[in-house]
Amino acid sequence: MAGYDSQRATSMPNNLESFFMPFTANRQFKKAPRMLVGAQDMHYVAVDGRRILDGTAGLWCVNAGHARAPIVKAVQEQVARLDYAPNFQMGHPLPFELASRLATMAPGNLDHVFFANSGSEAVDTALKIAIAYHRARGEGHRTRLIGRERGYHGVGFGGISVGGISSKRKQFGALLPGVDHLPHTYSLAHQAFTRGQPEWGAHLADDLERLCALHDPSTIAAVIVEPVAGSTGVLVPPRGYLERLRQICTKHGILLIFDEVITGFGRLGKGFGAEYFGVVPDMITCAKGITNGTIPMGAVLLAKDIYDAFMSGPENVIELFHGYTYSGHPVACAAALATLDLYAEEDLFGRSTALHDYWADAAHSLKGLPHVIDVRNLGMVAGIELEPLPGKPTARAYDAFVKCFEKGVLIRYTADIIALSPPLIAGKPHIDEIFGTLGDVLKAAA
Ligand code: PXG
Repeated sequence: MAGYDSQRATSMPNNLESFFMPFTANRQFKKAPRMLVGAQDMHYVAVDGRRILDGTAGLWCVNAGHARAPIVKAVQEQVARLDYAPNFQMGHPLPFELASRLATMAPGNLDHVFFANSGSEAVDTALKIAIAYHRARGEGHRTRLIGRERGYHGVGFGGISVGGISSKRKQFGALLPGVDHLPHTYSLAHQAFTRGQPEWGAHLADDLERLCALHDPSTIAAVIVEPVAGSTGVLVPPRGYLERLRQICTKHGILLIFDEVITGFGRLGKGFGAEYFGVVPDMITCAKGITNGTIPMGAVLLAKDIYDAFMSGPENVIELFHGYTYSGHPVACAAALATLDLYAEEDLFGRSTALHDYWADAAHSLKGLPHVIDVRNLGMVAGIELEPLPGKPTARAYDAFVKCFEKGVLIRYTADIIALSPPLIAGKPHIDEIFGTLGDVLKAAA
C-alpha cells in the first residue's frame, strides 16, 4: 500500500549499499552504522531505542529543537493546502510574507530576499548577484571573487572556488577563474584558549588591501567570509577584523558578503552575526536555522541598492536570469514562518544568550584534559582542538565522536577539532551532560 510506512522509517534497512552517503567514509560507516530514527526537542532516538543528546543541532540547523509542534503543524497544513507552486512569472503568498519578515529581522538596509534551497545555493546565488549587480551598473570589469583560507561556503562550484578548505576543493579540478583568498584568522600561538573574540589578528584584514593592489580593486566584485568560520573548526574573528574588512570593501566599491548559514538565526544570540558584531554587509547568505532544519531552504538577503540596480530597463524583461524550481517553495516558507514565530514567541535568542557565560565556562573547563590544545567559543558555539595522533590525523577526534555517541551524546568533528552547537533550547543540565561526557571520553582515551 502506498503511503507512510512507519516500520520502514524506524528499522535497520536490509541493504545499506545503494545510498552513496555525503561527506561520509561510506565503507567504514556501513560496517558499523549509526542510525537515527526519531527526534524530539534536545534528543535523537537511535534505531536501538537509545536517546542521544543532540550537541550539534543536527548539522548546526535545528536551533529551536527537534519536531517542534508548531513547525510540524505548519508543514502538514501547508503541504495539504498547496504542495507546490512555481514562482517563475507566478506567485503564492508565503514567500512574499517570509521575505518581508526576513527584511525586518535583517540589519541595515538589507531588505530584499532571493530564495534558494540550501546554503550552497544561497552562496552561488549571492556570488552571481554580485557579478551581475556590477555589470548592471556598467562595471562589468568587476568579476573577481575573494574568499578566505579555511572558509566554507558549501559545495557548488562557486562555493568551493571561494572556499578555502583544501579537502573540499582538490577532487574537483580547476574551479572558477579569477578567485583569490585572504589568509585565515587563526593563530594557535596568539589565540589559544581565548574566551570569545581574540585580541590578536585584526591586521589580517589588511591583506585585502594587498589583493586590491595586486589585482586592481576595480576588478573585484565581492569578498565573502563567514563571520565565525564554522565548518573548518570554529574560528572566531579577532576584534576589529570584520570592521576593517567592511571599511576596505566600502573604500574600493567591493561588495561584502557574510555567509551566515551557521551564524544566522540565533547561534550567536541575535538574528544574524552581522547584528552581533555590529557590522553590516551588503548581502547575507543563510539556510539551516531558517526552517529549523525541517525543510530545505536557503536565502540571500540583499541591500536595497543592489535590488534597485536590477530594476532598470524595460519592465517586461526578466531582471535576473537566475532561480530554482523550488525558490520560495510553499512548504519551506510555511516551515520558515512557523520557525521565526517560535524563535520570537519563546525568545530563544535571548534565552540562549543568558546561558552564553555558562556555556563558555563549561567549554573552557576542558582545558588541561589530555591532548586538548585549544578551546574556542562564541555564542552557543564551541570548538575543542585536539593534538593529532602522530601519523593519524583526525583519528583522535573521530574516536571521541564514536565514544560520545555510544555514551548518548552527539558531537561533531572536523579534522581534530570537535565542534559543539546545541539547539538553543538547551538548559544547564544539557550543557553539563555534553561537556561532562566529552570530558570523560577525553580522559579515558589518554
Ligand atoms: N556556508 C556555510 C558557512 C556553511 O556552514 C554552507 C554554506 C552550505 O550549506 P548546505 O545547506 O548547502 O550544506 C554551509 C554548510 C560541519 C558542517 O560539520 C557544516 C555545514 C554543512 C555540513 C556540515 O561543520 N555547513
